Amino acid sequence: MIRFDVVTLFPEMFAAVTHSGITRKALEAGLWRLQTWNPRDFTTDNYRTVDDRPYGGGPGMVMLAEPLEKALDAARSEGGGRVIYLSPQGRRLDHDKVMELAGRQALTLLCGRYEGVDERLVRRRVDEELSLGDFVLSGGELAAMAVMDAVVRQLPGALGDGQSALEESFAAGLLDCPQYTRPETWGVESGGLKVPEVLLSGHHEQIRRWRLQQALGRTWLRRPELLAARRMSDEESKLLEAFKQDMESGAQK
Ligand code: 9D3
Repeated sequence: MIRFDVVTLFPEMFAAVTHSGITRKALEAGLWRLQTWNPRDFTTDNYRTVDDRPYGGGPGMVMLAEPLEKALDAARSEGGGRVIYLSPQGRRLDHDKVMELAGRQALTLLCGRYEGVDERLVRRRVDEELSLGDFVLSGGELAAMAVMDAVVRQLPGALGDGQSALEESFAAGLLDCPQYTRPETWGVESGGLKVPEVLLSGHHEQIRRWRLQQALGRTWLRRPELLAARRMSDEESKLLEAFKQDMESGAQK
């Protein structure tokens, strides 16, 4: 059972992970738990103020250190773990980091809003800063949910056996191969798009090789830096060379 404590001005957003899908099932199975802490509940003034204008001037507002520290103290007093601040200044989250986090007993996720939180609170109370990447979100909540979703699906028992085997392909550093389901021909009115013949053949070894080749080819086309970071077997090198040949002769898109 991993415990997440989330410090957030928008606790209602977290229904997205508690009320739907794999994360909901895993919650019901007792694999994880969530407690939210609203800094507004730790204010003492009549207006329940959680932000103020930035020293030095400039646009927007900055979250006050005091209500955040009280919320973090409350989380810690009930067993909250290592404090992770989701912020655009953090190191980018990746699979290795997700696996590391999935090994912890408790994580406290601090979500910023507005222009961010007072840096003195970060210095005093944050253990680690994580980002989802170089694009702008409106706050840390969606990033915190992405962390929770990615971590929870790694917990033993969160996925069916079939799915956990599938997951290994990304862990192995390749993009997924294309997927098809019924019907065999789709869109008859516009020419009829067929499922690749090999997938209907029942030749399991040929299917495995085709899927591996597609995964290699797509990774080479779309994310070449993933291939560069990865050893290739003899079989994989040959399959990728054949993919490139097929592309030149116009057999692929
Ligand atoms: C870096 C942009 N800032 C320059 C003026 C403004 C700003 C944008 C977005 C300040 C805070 C935010 C809120 N973003 C997050 O809290 C956040 C985030 C993100 O925006 N992108 C990717 N990952 C993350 S994790 C938390």
